Amino acid sequence: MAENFEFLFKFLVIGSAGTGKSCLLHHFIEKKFKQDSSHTIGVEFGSKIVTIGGKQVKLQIWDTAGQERFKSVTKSYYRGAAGALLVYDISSRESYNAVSNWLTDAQNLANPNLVVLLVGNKRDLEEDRQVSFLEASQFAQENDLMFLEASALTGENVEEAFLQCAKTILSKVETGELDPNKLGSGIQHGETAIRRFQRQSTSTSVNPPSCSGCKI
Ligand SMILES: Nc1nc2c(ncn2[C@@H]2O[C@H](COP(=O)(O)OP(=O)(O)OP(=O)(O)O)[C@@H](O)[C@H]2O)c(=O)[nH]1
Ligand SMILES: [Mg+2]
Repeated sequence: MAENFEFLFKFLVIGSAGTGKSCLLHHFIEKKFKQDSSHTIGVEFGSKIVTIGGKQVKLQIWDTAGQERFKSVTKSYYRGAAGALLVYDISSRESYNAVSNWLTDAQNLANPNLVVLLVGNKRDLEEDRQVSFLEASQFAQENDLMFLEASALTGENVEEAFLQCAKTILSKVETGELDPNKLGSGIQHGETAIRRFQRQSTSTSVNPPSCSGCKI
């Protein structure tokens, strides 16, 4: 059965190994903590349809391995993403120190309009905190990133992270700053938009949205 959604956005989850990327994705999709999460081998995948500003948007999410040995595989997924969650662990200074390298890779390999949201995960580990909220938020501001702290354990801010990133992408589509018809934008028209166009085109003669991404 055809799924009803207006747009599809491709998302990446990147960041050092063990920061909780797979747990964040699992909580977003299953609404519960992933027990006994083990290192991701290469790339895993999840998807979910969300409602943003009254529109149904399908998020197609690529959860990448943080381990160095998978870098060459995971880097091939960067191109063609519309949004990325860049994850560090608030209880690991090392994972935070690596954020600027992850960001540089994303900026070099993904499309220049990639919307990045920095996530300080494991917010529940307040007693072990090694990175202050202020420090990370200043870094985010300087680098034009959105930022929040979350916990895949408690679920705090997990949905917000994905939704905030998607909301920003959608508003850029609506203002024309992002063009879904551009190859590699990481944005595709969904069946709902195509059907609406087909209805309109029986009475008008406007150009259709590009159909390169209609089949998913
Ligand atoms: N306390 C706490 N532990 C977490 C949280 N999120 C993940 N963990 C734990 O952190 C460890 C790593 O989680 P993963 O989600 O597998 O990490 P990852 O970033 O996907 O790691 P790679 O796949 O190797 O890149 C696991 O032991 C999780 O149980 C969180 O929000 N709070
Ligand atoms: Mg993982």
